[in-house]
Amino acid sequence: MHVTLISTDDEVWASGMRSISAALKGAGHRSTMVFAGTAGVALTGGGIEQIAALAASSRVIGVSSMSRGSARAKELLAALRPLGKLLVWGGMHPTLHPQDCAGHADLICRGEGEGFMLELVEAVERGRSWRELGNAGYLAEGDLVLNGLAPLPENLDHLSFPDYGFAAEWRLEQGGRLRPHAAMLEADRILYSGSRGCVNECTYCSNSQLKAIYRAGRRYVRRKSVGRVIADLKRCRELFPGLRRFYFTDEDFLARSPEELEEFARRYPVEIGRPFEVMAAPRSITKEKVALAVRAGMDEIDVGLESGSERTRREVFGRFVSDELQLQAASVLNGERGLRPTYFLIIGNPYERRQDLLDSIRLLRQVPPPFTLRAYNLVFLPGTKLFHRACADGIISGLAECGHEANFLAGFDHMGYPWKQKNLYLDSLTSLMAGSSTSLRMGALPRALIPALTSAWLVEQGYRWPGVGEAALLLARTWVRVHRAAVSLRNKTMRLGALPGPTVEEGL
Ligand code: B12
Ligand code: SF4
Repeated sequence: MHVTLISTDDEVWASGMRSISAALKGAGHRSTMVFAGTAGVALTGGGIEQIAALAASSRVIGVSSMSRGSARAKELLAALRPLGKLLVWGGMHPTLHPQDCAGHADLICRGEGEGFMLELVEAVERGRSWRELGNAGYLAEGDLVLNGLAPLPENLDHLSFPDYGFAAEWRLEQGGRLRPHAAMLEADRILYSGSRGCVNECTYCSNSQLKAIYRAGRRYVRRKSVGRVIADLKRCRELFPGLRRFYFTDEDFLARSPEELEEFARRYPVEIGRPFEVMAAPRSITKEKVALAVRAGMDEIDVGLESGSERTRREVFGRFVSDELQLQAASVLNGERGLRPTYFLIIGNPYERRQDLLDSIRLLRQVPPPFTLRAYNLVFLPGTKLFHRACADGIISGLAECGHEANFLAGFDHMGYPWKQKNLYLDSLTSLMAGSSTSLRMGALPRALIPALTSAWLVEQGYRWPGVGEAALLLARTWVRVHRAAVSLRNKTMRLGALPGPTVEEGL
């Protein structure tokens, strides 16, 4: 059977959708993938008609979306409805907020979708009902029916290699034209994940809720064997001729055991031999593990500090990591020559008090340079614990105000979100500190200026006169623009970052 799969990410990695496509192809079906963008590209100008033409011979159309991109998903589903195909919506948003999705498709899929999609296609082919399928959700006479979840695939080695079927994938471009997505072939920074799930349960992250709906406990975290990872990376090397580096998007790359990392450090340099970047949680950062990963080729590491206030981390984010542990992790990373750490911080958080932000700035000043800081807007991701808390506390009324369509690359965005304006001055200051940090400066700010900018008097003025915060923010935005222009110029000159996925610098 021919299935059309449509992603509403701005990004083209869509590893979940590619995995589903691979599973379908592995079972003898045909799949066409379309990357329809989130918001930047209009659907007008023939986009819908072209997608409809591609999907004409499909009996099933699957749409994949996070919460960001859910508006686009609804737009697409409504426009494709007249085709009379079976419309199914899967991905993080229908998983965590099925109430918002079920009415827009014939059915939704909660959770991991490879097995589900195979069963769905088989049911359609055989003319059987799909209503009993595990993971399925749908409206029956206006009531939401949510079937139980099928067990998670335990052994990720059994999953197919993601489908990079360049010949059958299309991207919607400005002006509403669908173009074959051959440009992907030029990608030089390849995203790859060898695991699913995370042991932690941060309140703002989807993982806490996913674990709850799967009631999966420890088995929620699954990893491919090192042998399988290496085999996949070899295939990437064959597929992407311009490959220069990997970005491992495992939620915590260093959560692997020292034995696994040892094997990886032994094999990767010989069999793959490309530098790579990972994400890791502070708790997993030990001297031994970092040294092994560096030996393998790790030269960048992204670490979520999220807040420099222990109170915020514990009481708001559910992250039980002490300041001491955060600094200890930073010191381990600083001790590795040639390793560039990037720290993430969440700002625009209405649960933070003035003192929390001052604590954050104090902690950041203790992190040994050089490093990069990225400060992201808090989003109350629908369905997460923090989303429910913010609704219960009356901070937001629900989906419409949670900020789920916000773009994490857009910098601190308080406009349109009254709940982000509480700490405008200190959040703006933190935005100014984002970017490269050296012993002399933090982002746009000379280190020597920070004590004055955080003095009790100036902070008081900043809180009393919102114009002070606005001015700081304007400065921060200008700084980001100038810096981005400089980075993009440098990238062009060095032919770096040709394709997709934000570079560290773009994430400022
Ligand atoms: C790598 C990553 C990125 C990368 C690459 C994104 C990509 N699409 O590959 C980058 C850095 C670009 C990125 C960006 C963003 N990300 Co991100 N990202 C991740 C991360 C760590 C891994 C994604 C992944 O590969 N998952 C593994 C695959 C197998 O899972 P999956 O995609 O969900 O797919 C499975 C199921 O959902 C289902 N499924 C998916 N589609 C479909 C379709 C059908 C028809 C069916 C039946 C089933 C189905 O089956 C799939 C296979 O089992 C996740 C964390 C996580 N746990 O997923 C966050 C995560 C997905 N990101 C998140 C967010 C918020 C973002 C941003 C929106 C941030 C922002 N505010 O801008 C941006 C959006 C970019 C955009 N819209 O263009 C959230 C999404 C939460 C939500 N409710 O939407 C997550 C869950 C992290 C979190 N905070 O909780 N991200
Ligand atoms: S450590 Fe990261 S991936 Fe894991 S639950 Fe927390 S935010 Fe999510």
